[in-house]
Amino acid sequence: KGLDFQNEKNQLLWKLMSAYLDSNPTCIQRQIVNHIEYTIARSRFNFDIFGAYLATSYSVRDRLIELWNDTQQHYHHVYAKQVYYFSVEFLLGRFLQNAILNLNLDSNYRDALKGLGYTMEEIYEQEYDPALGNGGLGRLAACMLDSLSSQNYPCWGYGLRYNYGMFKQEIDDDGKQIEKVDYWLTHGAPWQIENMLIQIPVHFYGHVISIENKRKWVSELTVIAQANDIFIPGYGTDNTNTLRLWSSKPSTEFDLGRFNQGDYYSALSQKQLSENLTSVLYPDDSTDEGRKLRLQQEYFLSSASMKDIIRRVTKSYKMPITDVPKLCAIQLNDTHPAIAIPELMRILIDEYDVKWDQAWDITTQTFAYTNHTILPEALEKWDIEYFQTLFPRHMEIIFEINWKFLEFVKSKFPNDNDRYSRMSLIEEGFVKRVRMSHLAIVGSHAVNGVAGIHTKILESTLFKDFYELWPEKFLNVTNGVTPRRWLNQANPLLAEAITKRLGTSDWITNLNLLEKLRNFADDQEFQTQFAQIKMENKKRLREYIKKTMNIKIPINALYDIHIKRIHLYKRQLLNILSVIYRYLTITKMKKEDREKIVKRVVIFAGKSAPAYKEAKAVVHLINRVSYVINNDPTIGDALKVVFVPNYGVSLAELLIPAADISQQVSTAGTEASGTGNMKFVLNGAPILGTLDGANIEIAECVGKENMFIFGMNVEQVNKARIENANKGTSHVITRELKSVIAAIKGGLFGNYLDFSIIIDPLLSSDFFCVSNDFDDYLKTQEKVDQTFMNKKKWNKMGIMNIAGSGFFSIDRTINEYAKKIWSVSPQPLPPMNEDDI
Ligand code: IMP
Ligand code: B1N
Repeated sequence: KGLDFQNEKNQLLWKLMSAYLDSNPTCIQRQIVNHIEYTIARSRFNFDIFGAYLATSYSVRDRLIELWNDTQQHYHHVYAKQVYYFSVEFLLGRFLQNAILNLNLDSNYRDALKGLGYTMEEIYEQEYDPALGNGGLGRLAACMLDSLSSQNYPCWGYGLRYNYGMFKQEIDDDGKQIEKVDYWLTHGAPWQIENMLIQIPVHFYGHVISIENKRKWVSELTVIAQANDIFIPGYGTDNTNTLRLWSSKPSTEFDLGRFNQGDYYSALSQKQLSENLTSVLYPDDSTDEGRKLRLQQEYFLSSASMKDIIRRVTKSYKMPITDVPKLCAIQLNDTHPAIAIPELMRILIDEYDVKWDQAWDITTQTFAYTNHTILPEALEKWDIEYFQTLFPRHMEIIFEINWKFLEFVKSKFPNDNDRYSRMSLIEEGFVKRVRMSHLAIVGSHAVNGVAGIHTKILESTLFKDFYELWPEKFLNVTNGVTPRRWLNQANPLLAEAITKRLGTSDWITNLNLLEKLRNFADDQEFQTQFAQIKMENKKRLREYIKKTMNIKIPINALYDIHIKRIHLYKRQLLNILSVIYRYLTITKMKKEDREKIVKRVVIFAGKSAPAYKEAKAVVHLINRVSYVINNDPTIGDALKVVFVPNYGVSLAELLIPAADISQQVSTAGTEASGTGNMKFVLNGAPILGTLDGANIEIAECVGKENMFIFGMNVEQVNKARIENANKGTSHVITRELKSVIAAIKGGLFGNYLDFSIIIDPLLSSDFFCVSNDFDDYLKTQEKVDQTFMNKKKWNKMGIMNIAGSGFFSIDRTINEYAKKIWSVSPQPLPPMNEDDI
């Protein structure tokens, strides 16, 4: 596409390529076998299944490269404005199946592989799921890339290629979490292309000098950022964008002073350190551990990406640097890459001689910032002293930004010293610190939260001062998920049934079409089909649990699934306490009554940050409870508890389609949005949850009557917290909760001291209000059981959830960003003109 076909050489090239990339199964087989022999150097007569997977991946990658080249040429040709999504995490999940489905080559590859003796499913299973993210924030970035490509938006994702992804979680015999390192690259990385043309020097340390009235940073350490490109196909389109992940490499440059004054070995060890810069992903979700290497990673990402973008604008597009805002929209995925703001200022002023005011205009027009959390422990702040040592010139620039900013605040709000110190980019105190969120707000033209309630909290509390100054800067863009992976790929049976009912598969790119399913919510045949599909998905999960954990769970039970990072605010504790209550109740029942109740399988999965003691105690408690209940012969199938280890994207794809309900029970006002909640709704599982995050909008879309909502709202939580802190919780703790705590204290699940760190606070200040919400939670659980017995009503609820999920498509999210923040439009590859050939 886009080639000049008058040219004979181009005609020849086109013929060769189209012969090579023909998608009939025989051609695909030839490509696969070629890769087996010539790319991975195995024998075509004797190759194993992993070899078949690698070769299959390479053959798909060939197609992506072809499409990618066309796409990039087209973007350059039309001088497209591009979106740049800066994120320290991209949690892609497995790649192969997604790519094949997006390219609409499923049946071609299925036939080709069948001929070679393999099924698609076993080939897909060979792929290792790289975990280059913690959770929601990283997975959101991956969903966004899928949507940007699928909707033909020109874009680049910029991130880090960690050698060690998120740790692998194992559970020891006692039920405790153990972390194992995840050196994922040993499993092969057929999707990445190390682009040797793109190697960018990134500098650290040193000092600033003045020459001819200009400031110049003389750095002391240089590290090379090596581009590793992953091509992101869109669904049903040829447009293919790039995720560029930087890995660090030692530079051969002679760094001045400091480290290597003639000492070869210390110079070498400094070089080795720089190689380690992108070694490990920090496994702390929603907490800022303030580790020193983290700030270096953040700068490494920001600087390399900024320089790559400026190279593209000035060298590839050959446009003046002042055109950056016309050609680039940079989105900061939380504050982690916010240091890109002073980095762009430094490049403009120090390297391109742009005057401060113009540089500042360019910068603020280019950047936008998304906040993902209001948890104080997650708001990044860096000690000035450390910042200054690493980035002396950036520190100067930040002071200058701050000075001008505070002058502006003073002009708007005279005589308000408290306000100035609240808003300053620098937190005063025993140690002075840079407030990264303030830097991100001041340096951006748009600031958004990720769900309605979250944005309201930003405007009314966390960023209130900034909202009063610049109300027009703030907006909400509610998160979404990609229906390609989270329905079409993860739940093929349901996807097929929906396509049949609607008479079209257009819902995959236009999720609002699911609304039409409301017409079939009472349809007996569709209900039966929905129930059968759920049953099949539950069988798939049951087999996995039997095979990997040797736990037998009943099939005709209610599958109640609670999967996400383990965090006190997410309240897995509330769930497990109610499970204990259910257990205690069942043990007291007569045998014949026991047989009448709704069987329940409660499934948990999620990782705790390695240093987060409370979360680790929660994992421990869940596992202890699971051992006791699952091994109590009097309980039988009435209740089973399963903690599935090593939660990640692939496991989510297995678990979500099998859920009857999902738990989204965070304390109101704590979960910014949540995106797992949306995936369950899309797959027809009602939410048991609080009025928090995107649950609120889900209730508006699917109807409260199709959810199980309980607990306090934000105002009530704010009041209860103060009361709990002042008076303790004895006045709210019910008889039921007392009995549960007594059982734990009595040692039913092992040594109480293992759990006191999470149980004792319930009896005092109970910050996350578990005791306040416990009673309503139990009552709502009972309503869940009652409703489940009415199959018609239950199936209808499930279908109504699917029908109401259209709003939560990431495509809607992306279109809002594109319109309201980025001002970019789709640039589909022009159709091929067959006459030209
Ligand atoms: P970049 O935008 O310079 O980073 O280039 C990304 C990709 O776009 C390159 O690998 C090329 O495939 C393509 N590309 C770069 N420059 C041009 C151009 O001037 N015309 C057409 N395609 C280009
Ligand atoms: O971002 C998701 C939201 O759906 C979740 O509600 C929110 O908790 C999550 C520091 C974070 N917020 N903050 C983080 C991750 C890693 C890290 O090092 C903070 N993750 C979220 C998508 O909007």
